[in-house]
Amino acid sequence: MKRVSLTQYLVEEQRLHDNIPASLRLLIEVVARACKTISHSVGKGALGDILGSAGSENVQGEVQKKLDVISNEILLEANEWGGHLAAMASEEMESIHPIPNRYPMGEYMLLFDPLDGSSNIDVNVSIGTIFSVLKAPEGMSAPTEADFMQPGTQQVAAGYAVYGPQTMLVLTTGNGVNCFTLDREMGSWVLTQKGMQIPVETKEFAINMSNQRHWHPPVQRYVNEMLAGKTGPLGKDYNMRWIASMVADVHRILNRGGIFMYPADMRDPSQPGKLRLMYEANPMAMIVEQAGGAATDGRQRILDIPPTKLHQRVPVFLGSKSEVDRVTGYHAE
Ligand code: AHM
Ligand code: MG
Repeated sequence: MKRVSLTQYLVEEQRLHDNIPASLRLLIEVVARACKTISHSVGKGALGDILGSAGSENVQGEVQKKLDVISNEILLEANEWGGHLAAMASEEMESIHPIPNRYPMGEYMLLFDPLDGSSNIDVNVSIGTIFSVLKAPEGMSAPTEADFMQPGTQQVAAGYAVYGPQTMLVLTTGNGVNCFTLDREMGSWVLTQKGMQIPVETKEFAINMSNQRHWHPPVQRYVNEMLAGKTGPLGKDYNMRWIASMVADVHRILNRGGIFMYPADMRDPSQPGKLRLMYEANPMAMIVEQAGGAATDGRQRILDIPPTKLHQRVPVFLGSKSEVDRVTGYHAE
């Protein structure tokens, strides 16, 4: 079988569709290289002094793991010097990170969750990196947080790496979704799945059931209907999976369908859900839509939400279209 590398894919995609200019290609390759480095650290585990807590908290008040901090550093360092970026933003940093003056300023802005699924690091369960690419507004001189406040529809690329039994990179530049597997011996990304498509129908759902007592009525109704199985209103038996790494849950859904939910609940109205719009929900929503699925916050398309702040949280319902449409419909009733 002829192997297509990430670089070859990006070059040919540009030739065919004119949607990956050289600076965007550099950006994607640099992010992919950083993910390779993170994957290497992840693989070392206890042998690499990467497990456990870093002894600090991030802006969301979550305890940072060593690997959260290490992955953030890897992505920042890798992306600073190339001249392709104007600024970066991360789950692990309170404010945006403009490119230092000693480097040229580029036309893109990169957002990332450097290490998603932090609770799984120390127990050797799949984790990942999620990223989103926006264009800097025309004429921007000194980037501010306001420049990042663009809806997800404005993303020019989005992707994630999943560090599991295999390390994979799933990427969209707005023309379908492709998956690359890391060849660990060669150190290269090889195209292994083209044009990924999420099955429209599903019998599998993912939600943290331990929060059930806090959910709002539409989510209660929907999950109860699924649990009722074949003799219930939905007329089929469902299966449940919850990995507690969004990357791993989304990766399963991309491959065999399903619905992923992290709803808002009745606990704290100032925290609508757990997941962050700009570097978790938006990139995953773009990937899922590009693969024929749907992604909403229960009421509207995630990609249409006008962001108001960098670390904004949103409810997330994404995956197989028919199921996302159903639970979104329940919210409207
Ligand atoms: P993180 O970015 O701090 O790792 O948090 C996000 C993760 C998601 O990957 C996952 O879907 C969710 O949190 C799991 O939450 P819970 O611990 O409630 O199961
Ligand atoms: Mg995360």
